[in-house]
Amino acid sequence: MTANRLPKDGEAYLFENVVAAPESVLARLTDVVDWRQEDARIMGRTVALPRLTAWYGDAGYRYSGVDNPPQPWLDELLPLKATAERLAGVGFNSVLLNLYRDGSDSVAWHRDAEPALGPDPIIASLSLGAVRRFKLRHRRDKGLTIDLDLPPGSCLVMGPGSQVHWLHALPKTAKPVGPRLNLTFRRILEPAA
Ligand SMILES: O=C(O)CCC(=O)C(=O)O
Repeated sequence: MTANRLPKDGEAYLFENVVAAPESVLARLTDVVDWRQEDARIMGRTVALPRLTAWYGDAGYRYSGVDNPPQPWLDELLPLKATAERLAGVGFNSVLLNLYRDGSDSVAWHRDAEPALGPDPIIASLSLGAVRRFKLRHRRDKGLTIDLDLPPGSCLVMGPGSQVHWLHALPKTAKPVGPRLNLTFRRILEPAA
């Protein structure tokens, strides 16, 4: 068993080398996924998300004003879903994919706290491609941050408390980095569509 990376108020476990042949999975998913450039409504303004995204699963999902109607699972996603479920110990019915094309793509501080996910969701986040720094910050104790470099073929399971008491982000980097593909498996309790 791997150690809990959060010092208080939650659980996060990093499992390494859990995806076989991560380079070929990356190449295949980059090809077959229906990548979209979405705009988000943030504080009344429309901004292009600094990454490409896609949504698959049994249930639709809405976040930051972006509507994600359900798209049927691709065959390529099913073994990854099974791995995420085994490590997290829960069943998932949807996945949000993020493609960070280079170091200028990112995701801002947020938590996965949409009502459809329930009060204390468990999220399993698989990484492929370039290593990028993932940051967690305690919501009240703002000086408390955790940095995790997520290697290809790894799965970060964000467990109980992680979306209640912590924010997470993937900042831009000035280092020359190749593409990174991330899959966050989720369990939607109240489908949006
Ligand atoms: O790319 C990552 O590791 C994080 C993605 C993320 O935070 C999200 O999809 O909510």
